[in-house]
Amino acid sequence: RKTIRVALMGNPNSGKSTIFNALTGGHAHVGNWPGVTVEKKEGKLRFKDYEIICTDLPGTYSLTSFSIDERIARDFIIKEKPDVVIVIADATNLLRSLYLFVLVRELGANVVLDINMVDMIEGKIDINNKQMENLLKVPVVLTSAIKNEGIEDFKNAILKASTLGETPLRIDYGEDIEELIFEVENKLKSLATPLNRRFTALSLLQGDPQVIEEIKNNGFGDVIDFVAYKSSEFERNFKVDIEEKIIEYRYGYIESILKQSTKKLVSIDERLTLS
Ligand code: GDP
Ligand code: K
Repeated sequence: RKTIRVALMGNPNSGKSTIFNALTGGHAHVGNWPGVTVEKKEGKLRFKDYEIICTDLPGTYSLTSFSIDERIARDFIIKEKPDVVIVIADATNLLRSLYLFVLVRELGANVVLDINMVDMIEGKIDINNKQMENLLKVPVVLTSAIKNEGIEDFKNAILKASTLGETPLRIDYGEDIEELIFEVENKLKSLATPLNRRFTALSLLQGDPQVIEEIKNNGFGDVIDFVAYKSSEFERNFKVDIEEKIIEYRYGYIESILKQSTKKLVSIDERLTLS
């Protein structure tokens, strides 16, 4: 029997716990992440010839090291290297949910994108998940965890994703930022980091404290100075924070994906948009 190790990620309230229970039948081993009081849940299921071990990661919106939850999630992906990372997106808020997806794909993980809560958008938004799969190059499943719908598709998608081995997502950040990324990557050529070099460069441009610390500890303090200098130059020239600009490009990418793979059927009511 082969083992597939999967990690569950998602924004808070995306339905991650409900999915976890639907997958594992609620049999979980509950403990803490090392050194912190954040709960760690692990469960198993058997599917076809496989044993799938699920680790529930803390609910997060991003993957920086600014919060303990995000650090746990990111470190797990980088260090434990699960075979598949499941990103659970909330169908009623795809734009925001897919931000996390983008980060996980930039990290380079094998991903299954689960769009959950599809019962909430029935008759309002049509999601063409096959088209989305073609664009994102990862399996995309639609679930309504609360109704236990789509869970079988989900399990099949995990098997499929475990064999994919996709390269990290590369968003085009425009000439100026790309040039900076290139320069930073070059300066870090001789450094072995657990993150891929492009993600490391992006993290530095975003001022990620953990990555800065690591780079400094490895004797690359000059790169930190270089990034600081270039970032302020960028801000002087373009009147915008480089970090904001990076985020903007990510949302631009997500919007283009959504434009090509979803259709609004009627205008969504206020309550849904604001939730
Ligand atoms: P978590 O914070 O991501 O673990 O989210 P939970 O699993 O606790 O779910 C948050 C809320 O959404 C709960 O009230 C769930 O019952 C509900 N929920 C989860 N999945 C679905 C779904 O597919 N459809 C609907 N309508 N509600 C859901
Ligand atoms: K919860």
